[in-house]
Amino acid sequence: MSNANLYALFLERFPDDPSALFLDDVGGRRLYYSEIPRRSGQIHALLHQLGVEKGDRVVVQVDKSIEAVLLYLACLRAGAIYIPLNTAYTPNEVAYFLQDSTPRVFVCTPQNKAALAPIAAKAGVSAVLSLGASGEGELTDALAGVAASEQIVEVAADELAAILYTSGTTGRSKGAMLSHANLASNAQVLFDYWHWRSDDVLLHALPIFHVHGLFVALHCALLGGSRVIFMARFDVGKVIAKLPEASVMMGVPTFYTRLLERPDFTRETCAGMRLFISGSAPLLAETHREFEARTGHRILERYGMTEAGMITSNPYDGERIAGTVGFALPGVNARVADEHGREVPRGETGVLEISGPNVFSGYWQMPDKTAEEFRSDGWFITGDIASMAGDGRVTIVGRAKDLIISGGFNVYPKEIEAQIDELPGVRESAVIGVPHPDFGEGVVAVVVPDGSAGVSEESVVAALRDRLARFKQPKRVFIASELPRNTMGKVQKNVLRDSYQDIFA
Ligand code: MLC
Ligand code: AMP
Repeated sequence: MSNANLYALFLERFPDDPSALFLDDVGGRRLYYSEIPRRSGQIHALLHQLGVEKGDRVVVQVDKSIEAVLLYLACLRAGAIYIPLNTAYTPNEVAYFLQDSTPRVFVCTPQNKAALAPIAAKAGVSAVLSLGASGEGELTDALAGVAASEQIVEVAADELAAILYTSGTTGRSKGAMLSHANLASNAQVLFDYWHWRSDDVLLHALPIFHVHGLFVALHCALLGGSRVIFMARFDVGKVIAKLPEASVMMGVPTFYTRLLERPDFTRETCAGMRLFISGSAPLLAETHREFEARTGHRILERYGMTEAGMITSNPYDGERIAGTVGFALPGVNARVADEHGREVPRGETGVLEISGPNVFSGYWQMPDKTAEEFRSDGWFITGDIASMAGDGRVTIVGRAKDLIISGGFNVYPKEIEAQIDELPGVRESAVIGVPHPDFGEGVVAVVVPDGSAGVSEESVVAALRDRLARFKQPKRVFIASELPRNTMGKVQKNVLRDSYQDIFA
C-alpha cells in the first residue's frame, strides 16, 4: 500500500531548485521549498516528544505566519489531526472546541496564553505552546536542538488529516472530519481545473484557519511549487501594492468590493494577473461586471463548503457567468433535490446534494447530526438552495439553513440568539442577516424585552462583547415589542429581513 499522507503528495512536487520560494511574507521573512522537509520534520519530532501519535488532535489558534503553515504540514506528516481555530474566537468559545476535540497539544498566541492555559488544562490538554505572528514563542524555542524527523507517517486514504469546526443550526459547532484523501482529491482537481502553473504567484491575504485560505489556496500553491505572497490579513492598500507581482488571487467577495472602492486599483495593477477567484459567499453580479469593466478580468466564481472543500466552479476556458457558480468539479456529483432527496427537473430549485471523494465522512463524535445530513444513498445535503440548468450549470439561489455569511465568515443565528436570550430583561430575540455593502450580509438582532430590566442596543452589545467572536456580534440591535410569527407560531425571519433590509444601505 502506498502512503496516502497528503504531505507525501506535496513533497513529490516540491521544486528541485533550492532557491524556489514558497512563502514570501510581506513582513520580510521567507520560506523556501527546500527548507520545508527539515523545518516541518523538526516540528514533527517535537510533537512526537510531546506524545502526539497518529490520530491525536492538535488544536491551533494562532496568527498567520510561516511557522503556522509549517505546523500544519508537520501535523500532516505526523498523521495527527490538525484543528485550526478562528483567531477571533473568545476564550469562552475556545473552551468548547478543546473539550469537544480533546487534543494532545494546543498552540495559541503568546498574548492569549495566560487566559487559555487554565482552560486547556481543564479540558485535559497536556501541552500548551505559544506561537506568535513572527514565529516567536514557546513552540519555536522548544525546537532548539531538536533533530528533524525524516518520517512521513503511513496513513490510509480515509484517515483524518483535519477537523474543521463549522457552526451548526442548533448553535453547537460541529467538527467536520476531513481525510487525507478528501483533501488530496480536491487539491488535485482544482490544480488541473484552474490550469495552475509552476510559475504562478499567488497573492494570499485570506486567513489560514478555514478551507479557503488553508486548503484551496495553499494546496494549489504546494502542488505547483509556486511562490506565495503571504500577507497577514487583507489590507487593501498592501494588496494593490503587491498585485503587480502576482498572477492569481483568491478572495471572498468583500476583497473584490473593497478593491473596487479604490481609485488606484486599475487595469495596470492587474497587468500580470492570470486569474481572480471568488468564493465562500455569493458574489454580486454587479461586482462581477464592475470588476470586468475596471480590470478586463472576469472573476472566476466557485462554490464550496467546509464539509466538502470545493464543489462547483465556473470554467477556466469556458464562459464565467456572473451569479452562477459553474459546474460540479470533475469527480464530484451534484443534484438538486426535493425534501425526499429526489432530483427535481432541471431549472427548478431545490436543495443541492453532493457526493464524491471530496465529501467528508461526518461530524466528530456526532453520529446523529451526521446521519441527519446524509441521504441513505450516501449523498450529503448541503443546505444550499440551488437550481441546475440543462447543461449542469449551478446557481445558488438561497439557503435552507438559517445561516448568515458576513465577509466570508459563517454566523448561525441560533448561537447568537441563545446568548441574547440569556441576558436579564430579554424575553426573546431573532437574529437575521441583511444586505451590507462591505460584508455582503450584516448581522442584526431584534430583541424583545420582558420588562424586568432595562434592555438597550448598548446593553446587548456590551453583554455580548466577551461571549462571542467580534464578527458574530450584531452590528445593530433593535428593540421591539414582539416578533412577527406565522400561524404555526414560527418567527417570520423573512418579514424581519424585509423590515431591516435598508439599514446598512
Ligand atoms: C472583521 N469584522 C467583521 C468581519 N471581519 N465583522 C463581520 N464580518 C466579518 N467578516 C469586524 C472586526 O472585528 C472589526 O470590528 C470590524 O468588523 C471591522 O474590521 P475590518 O478591519 O474592516 O475587518 P478586516 O480585518 O479587514 O476583515 C474583513 C475581512 C475578513 C473580510 C478581510 O473578515 C476576512 O478575511 N474574511 C475572510 C473569511 C474567510 O476566509 N472565509 C472562508 C471560509 S471557508 P471592530 O468593532 O473591532 O472594529 C468557506 C468555504 C468556501 O466558506 O467556500 O470557501
Ligand atoms: P463554510 O461552512 O464556512 O464552509 O461555508 C459554506 C457555505 O458558504 C456554503 O454552504 C454556501 O452557503 C456558502 N458559499 C460558499 N461559496 C459560495 C458561493 N460562491 N456562492 C454562494 N454561497 C457560497
